[in-house]
Amino acid sequence: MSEAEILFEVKDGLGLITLNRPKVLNSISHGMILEMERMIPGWERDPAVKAVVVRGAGDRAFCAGGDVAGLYREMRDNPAGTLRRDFFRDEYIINRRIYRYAKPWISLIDGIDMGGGVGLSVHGSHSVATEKFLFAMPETTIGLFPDVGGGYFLTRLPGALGTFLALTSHRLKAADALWAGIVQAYVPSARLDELQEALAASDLGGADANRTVDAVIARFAEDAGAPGLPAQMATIDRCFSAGGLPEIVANLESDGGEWAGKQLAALRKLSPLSMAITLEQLKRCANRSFEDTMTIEYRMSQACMKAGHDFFEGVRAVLIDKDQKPRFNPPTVAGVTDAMVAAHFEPVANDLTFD
Ligand code: QUE
Repeated sequence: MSEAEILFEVKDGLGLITLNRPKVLNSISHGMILEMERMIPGWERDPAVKAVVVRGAGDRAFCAGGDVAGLYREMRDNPAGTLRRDFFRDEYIINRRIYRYAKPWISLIDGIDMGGGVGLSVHGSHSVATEKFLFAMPETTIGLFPDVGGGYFLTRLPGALGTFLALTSHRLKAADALWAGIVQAYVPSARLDELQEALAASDLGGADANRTVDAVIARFAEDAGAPGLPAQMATIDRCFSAGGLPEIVANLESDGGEWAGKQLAALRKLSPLSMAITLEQLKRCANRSFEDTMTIEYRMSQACMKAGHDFFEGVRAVLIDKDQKPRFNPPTVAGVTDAMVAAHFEPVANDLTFD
């Protein structure tokens, strides 16, 4: 029998979740999502579980994202398949459970945390990053959009930072993620086991559980070094606060600096349609509830799963053929029409709603 893709254990008051697909950077399969749905609600009620701790197996990743290669294969081999319908729905239901979880949800992030991995960590009460931490919402690279509640947390970051991260797929290390509030502490990788033991040994019963977790983590927290973002925020705000993608590109061009030039080069490799729908997503999700955000994102996900969408071409180029040369359609920002964008926000037959 093959090893379980996700491990669950209750030990010393902690519910431990290990994402266990290290060969694919612990990317989340539909099976893992369904297993979480089977376990997490029970743990919320179980007095033996005082807090949940999530980690990734292996030494490279917490979680690289959703298993988009699996989605690609299904769409290629079985056009009538249901994975594309159920995967996003069940994933977003878990994201919302984590956001509303009644107990501390603590992610110990010792490596790559991108896309769907961020959806398992950022909505919890505590995220801890190590020297190996690497964050991104990289979906515009593969013709998707920053989902799993990206519309919620990205719109709550300082200034235009969320828009910048969402459009460019830009990566952050621990010091910048800490500055942005994406994680709450920096702890060296070598001390994570000890931190977990200290959490298990602490009194997490009662209403102050989150404060207790804060205090335990603080005992292990170290200086992550100086963040680079503060020096870039003026430019980020000036260039990425514009209402439209052509304006953002024009702002970067007229900036003329080295940093702006790098961002322009990055944007040119990404899906123009993805960037346009992402900008609209952030506009529509700003100041909305978590649940409203997930309803919007579910509609978007289903539009991205239609045949011929940039999603297939992006996954093909990045994860299947690995030529890194996607031929997106339309190929330029100027080619994206309002109607193309609007089609991603129409209600779907099985809209995702919460009661
Ligand atoms: C954008 C993404 C993902 C990505 C690359 C992107 C993503 C994802 C993976 C990934 C990486 C390694 C694996 C794997 C998947 O890459 O969501 O199975 O082994 O899961 O540019 O959104």
